[in-house]
Amino acid sequence: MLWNEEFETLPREALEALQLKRLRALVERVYAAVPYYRSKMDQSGIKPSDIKKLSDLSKLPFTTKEDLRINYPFGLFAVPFDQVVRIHVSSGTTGKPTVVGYTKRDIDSWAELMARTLYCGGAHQGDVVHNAYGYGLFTGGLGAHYGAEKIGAAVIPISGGNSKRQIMIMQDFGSTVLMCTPSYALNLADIMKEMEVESSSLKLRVGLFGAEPWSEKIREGIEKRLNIQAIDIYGLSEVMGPGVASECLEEKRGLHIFEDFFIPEIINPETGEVLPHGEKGELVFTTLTKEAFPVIRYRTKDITKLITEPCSCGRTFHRMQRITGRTDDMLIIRGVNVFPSQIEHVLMSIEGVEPHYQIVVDRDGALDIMEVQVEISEEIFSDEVKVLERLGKRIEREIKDLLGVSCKVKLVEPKTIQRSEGKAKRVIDNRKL
Ligand code: DLL
Repeated sequence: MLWNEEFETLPREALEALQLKRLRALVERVYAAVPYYRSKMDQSGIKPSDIKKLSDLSKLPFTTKEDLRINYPFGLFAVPFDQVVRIHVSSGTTGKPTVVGYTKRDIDSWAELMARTLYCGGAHQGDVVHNAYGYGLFTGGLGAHYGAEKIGAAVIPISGGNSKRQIMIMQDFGSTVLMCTPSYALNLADIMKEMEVESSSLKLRVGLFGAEPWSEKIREGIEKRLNIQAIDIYGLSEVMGPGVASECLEEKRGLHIFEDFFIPEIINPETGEVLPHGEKGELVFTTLTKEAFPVIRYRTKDITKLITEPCSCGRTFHRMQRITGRTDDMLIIRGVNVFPSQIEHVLMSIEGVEPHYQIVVDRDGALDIMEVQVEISEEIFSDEVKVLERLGKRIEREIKDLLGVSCKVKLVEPKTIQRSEGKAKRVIDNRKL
């Protein structure tokens, strides 16, 4: 089901014509309204009138988190402040947050995008949307909320936390759609087990999960334990919040990027060179319609590739593969590049290992030491020591085989790794670099 069939199925040619029209208007607008962008463009010797075709986008300078920091809090806003009706911040940053703003029209566009996202997951009027994304400065809660109202669903604005109550409410109110981070969905599944609530006693049908990286194996786990379909939704505050890209229920293979609102590019993170479709690199976005906080070529630091093959759902938007890591969460362990997602991949392919883990990195003299703490199931935990030792060694060996770097595996008791109510923290890096 498509929320906005006209735009979501635009033939590529018409879509690209629309993108170019919007891009040219954006560059004009930003050049006129934001001194910082203007001086960056002047420094690179480029004028708005130089943007004649879509590929001219690559002539424009990138925008980075550092640019946002320099302009803290409102320096990159492109409308007079009295046009701003909402402010959010980006999560995960230490020190001063990244601030983003929205006009009334931006809020409407965002609701449209989240309506499309909900439809991607098969949600509709009559559904009860259990929205456990955090409400507040984080974009997840309110972003999902407006979209759910727009499609005419009944929203339960429960936000994160207080998991037992969440389950009671899901049971009593008949929630059909769950929205939260994948790690919190797993957390809810654990609590359900503890409370002896069967998934069959809930009406949940689908979950829209995002805001943090997760894998196919985690998807399988969530789907099985909650007895639902789980789809991956992506976004970031600097570009909009959730509602930038979403998987469709038909294929669950790659996330459709809402390209009438955002132009994606994939670049080589080292050289900044634009890579051809299908190659893996850093995802970069230009917002086409945003008024209060437009961004030009914003470097997300997320790693993915674009999929251009048509999709059976009928949407003509290109897809991006699920995010496999970030340029900045790559750990360098004794010179070897390690992504937490690779470790997760090994762990999730082993029977008896729970989807709860943490990677702790330390330094002994000049040597990096990586410890992977892994929770194991009750059944395995109560096995003989020998069985546990064998399992630990097996995980160490498989990680070494895949990554070429040795680590120490520590098997821990069920429920000892801290559960998240929002984004999970997978890596603790104690090295003073
Ligand atoms: O996390 C927006 C969001 C809310 C997306 C709810 C989906 C659902 P930020 O707090 O600014 O915004 O964090 C953005 O989170 O650059 C990615 O690294 C990561 N991220 C978001 N969605 C996914 C996903 C929200 N589906 C940052 N898979 C992004 C992997 C994701 N990583």
